Amino acid sequence: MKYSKNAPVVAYIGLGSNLAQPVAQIKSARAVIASIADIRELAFSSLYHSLPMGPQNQPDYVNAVMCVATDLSPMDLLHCLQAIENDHGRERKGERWGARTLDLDILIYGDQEINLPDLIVPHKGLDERSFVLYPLFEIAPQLVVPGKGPISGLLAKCPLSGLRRMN
Ligand code: A4P
Ligand code: MG
Repeated sequence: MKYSKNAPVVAYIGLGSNLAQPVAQIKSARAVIASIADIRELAFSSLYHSLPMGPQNQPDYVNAVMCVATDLSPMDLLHCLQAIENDHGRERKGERWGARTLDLDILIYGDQEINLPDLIVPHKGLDERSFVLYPLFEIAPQLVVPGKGPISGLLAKCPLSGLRRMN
């Protein structure tokens, strides 16, 4: 008997950086993610310049969203993204929402709602963050965010808060 592999899942990854040449960090992370055997890039948003959410004594951010098809489980994808953060010099100093060379968050994983101690999907706060919603809408205007509804409705309630498209 032939066993067919499950179809790949479409997932959205949020990328953010505000240290050590953020644009280069984001571009490098994109290339590394796309090079992983079990991940295929489907779309990548423009880069966005955003004001820091959280402590204000830190540089502005560059943010983007990537759409991928993946055969990795949600936890394997998380571990893979954390390894890429570490390779990009990410230091975890324990300060909530502090400056970072690279932050990779799983925003959406198929139609799943996940509530594990180490993984919450859709990403918490997704619907309040202009630097997530606007790039997401750019590449997936018809998206329905599991448990939260159509992205167009979420966007309508989310002010830009200084967000600017860079390219
Ligand atoms: N975790 C749970 N769910 C997820 C998920 N869906 N994706 C856990 C990724 N990680 C998830 O993350 C802390 C823990 O969250 C991880 O161990 C993982 O198991 P972290 O990256 O180590 O720490 P963090 O990012 O500082 O924490 P947090 O609360 O997740 O911060 P956020 O939400 O990532 O926000 N301002 C602008 N303008 N742009 C930004 O990108 N980013 C942040 C960080 C603050 N301000 C920002 C931006
Ligand atoms: Mg994070």
